[in-house]
Amino acid sequence: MTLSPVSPDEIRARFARAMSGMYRAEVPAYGTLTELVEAVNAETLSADPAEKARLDALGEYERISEERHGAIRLGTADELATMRRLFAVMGMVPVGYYDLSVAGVPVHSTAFRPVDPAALAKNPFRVFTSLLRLDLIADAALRAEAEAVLAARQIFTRGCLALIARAEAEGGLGEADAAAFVAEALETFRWHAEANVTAGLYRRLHDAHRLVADVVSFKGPHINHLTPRTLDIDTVQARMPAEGIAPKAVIEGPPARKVPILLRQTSFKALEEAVDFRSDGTNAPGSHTARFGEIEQRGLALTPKGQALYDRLLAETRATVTPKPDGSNAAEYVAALEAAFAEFPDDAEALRTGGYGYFRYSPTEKAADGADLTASAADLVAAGYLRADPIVYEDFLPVSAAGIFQSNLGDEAGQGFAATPNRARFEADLGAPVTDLHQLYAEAEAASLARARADLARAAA
Ligand code: OOG
Ligand code: NI
Repeated sequence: MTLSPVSPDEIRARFARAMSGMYRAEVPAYGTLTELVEAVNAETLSADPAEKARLDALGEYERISEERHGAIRLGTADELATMRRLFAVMGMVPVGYYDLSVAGVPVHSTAFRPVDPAALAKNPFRVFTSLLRLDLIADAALRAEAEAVLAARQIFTRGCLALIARAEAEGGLGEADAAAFVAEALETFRWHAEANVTAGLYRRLHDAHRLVADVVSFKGPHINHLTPRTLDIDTVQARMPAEGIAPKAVIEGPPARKVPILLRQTSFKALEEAVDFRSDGTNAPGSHTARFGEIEQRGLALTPKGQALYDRLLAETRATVTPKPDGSNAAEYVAALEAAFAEFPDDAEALRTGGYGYFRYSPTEKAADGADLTASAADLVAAGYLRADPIVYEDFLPVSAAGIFQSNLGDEAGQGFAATPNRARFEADLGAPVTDLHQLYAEAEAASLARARADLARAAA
């Protein structure tokens, strides 16, 4: 055992900060966006002191200003398996399986994130991680070329691999090693202007699918966005143009509501970046668009019942109006979405008693000696002994993710693939099963209730 190892939570917090600093330097619009988000969050909370007090009391306030998610796209099973070990050093595990083939994007994905409520409160940094599915590319010769290029690259530094092995062998990293690990791991996520392929091969990969070119052509899986969390996405979206940032026309996810549910997200277009392709005798300068900006607002995590209702209402909306990539029918889409979601209860009490969402229970100030401790959670809340707060959704939404991918790949990228989810293959490549997200929320709710009941019993004794 390493002498006084730095906790995985602390390494994750340092890594997230280092990543944010790097991305700010690489993509200036990200810095502008985070400042706008911070300003709107501060205004939102000063206009609603009760909400600020509630977030403070739950320990949720502090995490929000530093809260980010990022995304990367990997090329091989080996890269995915090693990435799992890298994230494990920071207390992040794969949660959920997302099949994007349905949406014309040849990847499947998971999210690496902390799962323990205390770890989430410390720093909830998450990375949406996709694995390219070359099996969905029809051209066998091109597929073989792409495989050869991917097989020859090493996306992790030697120092990073050594520190992952040490963390595994010794059960953690000491101070100096933790600092070195953050610096070495960051290298994998950096933008490399120097490509691994010639402009000619890049073009052919790009013609097969822009995403294939993005994954195969470079030395590493550059972080393609880093997303701050806002408490009011509509306001940030409305103010983005004044900051020189043009967001996509439609916010992905549920409509605006009194009680936010799941996740609402919007993004803005990728930068065009200069690329040095490998020489093919022409040395023509090239460019690539990979990196973009995104913001998100998170709300109540839904139970399978709530999620099924969400999925149905979204599908109904999209069967009536499909949002066009150019944004020309945005108003019509939002109207259809709002009309469909009128059916979704929009009151915390109805969401809880109807079993649509997950809640965290805690004792109130009310003296517990009169409480019937055998009563249900709902009755204890109704009688004023317990309070219930929404559990925040920590994960992603496949339809939204597909919309984010597409808006940044370009409008022509909507390609048809058969829906071919292959979770077993993904888990085999990952080298571990992905954690079921509903199980995590159900456990968090049950644990909070058990603790709250024990607290009441102690107070009543
Ligand atoms: C990931 C897109 C998905 C989200 O927030 O849903 C995503 C990507 O473009 O690589 O980040
Ligand atoms: Ni994202």
